[in-house]
Amino acid sequence: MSKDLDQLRNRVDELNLQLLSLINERARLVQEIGKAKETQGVYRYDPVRERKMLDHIKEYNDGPFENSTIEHMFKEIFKAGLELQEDDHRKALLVSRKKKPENTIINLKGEKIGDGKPHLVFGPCAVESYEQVATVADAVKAKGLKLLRGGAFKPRTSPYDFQGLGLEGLKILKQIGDEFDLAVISEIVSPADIEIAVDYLDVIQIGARNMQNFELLKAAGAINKPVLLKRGLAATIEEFINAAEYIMAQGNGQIILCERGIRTYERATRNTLDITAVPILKQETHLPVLVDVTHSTGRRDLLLPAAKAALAIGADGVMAEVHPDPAVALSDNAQQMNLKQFDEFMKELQSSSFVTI
Ligand SMILES: [Mn+2]
Repeated sequence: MSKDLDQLRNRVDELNLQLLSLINERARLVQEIGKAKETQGVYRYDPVRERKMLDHIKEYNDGPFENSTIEHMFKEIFKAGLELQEDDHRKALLVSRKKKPENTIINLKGEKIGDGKPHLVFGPCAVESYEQVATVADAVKAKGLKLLRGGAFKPRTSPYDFQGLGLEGLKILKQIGDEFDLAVISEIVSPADIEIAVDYLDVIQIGARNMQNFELLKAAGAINKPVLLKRGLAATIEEFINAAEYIMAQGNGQIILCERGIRTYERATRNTLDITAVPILKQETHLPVLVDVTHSTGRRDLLLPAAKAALAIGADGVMAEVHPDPAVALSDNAQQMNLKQFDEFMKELQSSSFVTI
């Protein structure tokens, strides 16, 4: 009797291995189909085809499993196959590591973002006047830093809040960039302004609220100028990566990703800094990743610990807002650093053991 049982069990073991090899053979075929469909630009999931396959299988089912059980098991196999196709598709993106294993390095007036060293971007939330930006630029330059940010077009939550100086702001940034030999970064909100902005800026920023403004992404992809793309406030990492793909698909591969916090139920901070997004983005893409500590935290007391965490986890740099007199700033006055706080921030950051700037 026990010999019979052993024999039956051996047979089950054999069948398991046969099933395994059949399932994997099927998976390889599904991958081939996925690749063929990708070159044709067809969406991979085909519910009509799936229904036909299930009906066909059930037609030949003579038990002992019921049709519903068979359908359930095959659905799982189908799902796993579809997931394989999705994985392959994701790895095939132009921004993916699979497509390009080496880091993309973006040279901004000699600052090589993505070279493995930390790079710091500072500047006021909004460009308010030449004097205001020049004061910050002077402090940035005095620290041996090269990158200056400032908003000329400000997409604000309320239409009654300060909307920025527009083209006038870009002109101020250009002038200051030239005078102080700094690379200037500013947000553009309309596809029509992208071409004009190229003449004034070293980096075009696409803000969180425009991360899925596909016409803007396409316009930014059509120029030969680095783009800093911020993560949308409710965007998944996958959506963020696809937004970058929109830019690169148009031919512009000079993209810097920026994690700036996402909206969660937590109210202690303005947004929730998704710190693990940094290593995930670094693994999945070849693009440099910055962390905006100002907008992710919305709290001055958290700027330094957040910046340390960002650099410790592998960010290519940190972005923070500095204003000569935050109390009278026209936007984000609760979280911008004044010049003294900026000094302390830099001193502390440079003295932390894991950061060499
Ligand atoms: Mn701001």
